Amino acid sequence: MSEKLARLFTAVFLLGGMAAIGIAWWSGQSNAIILHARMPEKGGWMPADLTVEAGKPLHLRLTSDDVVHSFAIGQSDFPVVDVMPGEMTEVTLRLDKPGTYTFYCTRWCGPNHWRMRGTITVTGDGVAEPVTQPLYVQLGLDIDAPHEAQVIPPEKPSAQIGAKLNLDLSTYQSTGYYRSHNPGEVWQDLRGDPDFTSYSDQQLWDAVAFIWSSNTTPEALAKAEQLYAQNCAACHGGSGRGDGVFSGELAYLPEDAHKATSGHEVIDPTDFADPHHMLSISPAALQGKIIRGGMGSGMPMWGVIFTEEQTWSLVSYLYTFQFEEDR
Ligand code: HEC
Ligand SMILES: [Cu+2]
Repeated sequence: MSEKLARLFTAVFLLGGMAAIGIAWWSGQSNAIILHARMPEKGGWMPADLTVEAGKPLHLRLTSDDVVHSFAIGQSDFPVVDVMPGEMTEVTLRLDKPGTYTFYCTRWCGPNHWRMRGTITVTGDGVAEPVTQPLYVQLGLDIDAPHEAQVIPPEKPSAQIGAKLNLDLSTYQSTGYYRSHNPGEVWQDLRGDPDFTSYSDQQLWDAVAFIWSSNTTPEALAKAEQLYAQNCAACHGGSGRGDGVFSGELAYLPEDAHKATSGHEVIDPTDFADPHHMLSISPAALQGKIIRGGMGSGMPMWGVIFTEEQTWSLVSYLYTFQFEEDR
């Protein structure tokens, strides 16, 4: 066989190989979905609804049309990726469980930032998880009812001092009792308990703080502190006082404009440092608000973003604005 022929074969092989690589590259690109991020006022995510089969890879090419955003998926371990203007960031994800996932931006791009959400519908016939109703629904609580604490502690209750009292609080510490009672009710119950008549009002408040701290862990609180800083502080403020950077800017969107003209007021973010408010609301009610949101008040709904464990940790964290470790 001549040398010429051998060269020709090599060339054909090379070309064929390159073409194969090219086709593979091209098809990889073509089934990638380009996902544009824009501030919610400018349209949010485009497209906002994605569908994929369970277990199949979903290729996304992420880019921003304005400022820096990010891409995160609620209730999943998928790491947050930045979405930069003028750049394409490629991600491939695989969701194994059928259902609806919410993807969202974690960068505070403006007062409406939290509206930057979209859904990924994962199709397939896996075993559907039984739907349990949130505790506030099971208890039949009206989480929008106004409430105001009747009794306020003389000083900020301290969990550490409460622990040192060595009271037998086992019935009060059970998860079921704790979650369905507000701190004021628990204090009233302790005050009425014949075992504790010799203790002062302040000491029983310290016992309440201890009951609250024994229903969480330092690790859970540390995680919640991060979640709070990332997702809540912009409105509720780092110190919980309702004075976050966007608190003054909350406004009705055009579709809710009728509310603004019909005398509805935009409500300020709740002040978690106010004992009148926080000592009269139960963990179940707080969790309900976090899950369901304010239905138009400016308080976003987080049920699709956080796991149940995360919502309970956030609840415990919100009470830390009321209680002190030591005094
Ligand atoms: C965009 C602004 C905004 C963000 C972000 C926000 N909130 Fe709120 N939140 C509000 C407003 C406004 C209210 C008061 C109106 C209402 O209760 O619906 C409120 C009320 C609440 C309440 C109700 C308290 C009560 O006693 O009824 C809870 C609990 C709460 N927020 C928790 C959170 C948590 C936890 C986060 C973060 C995961 C968060 N919020 C993020 C604006 C916000
Ligand atoms: Cu954003």
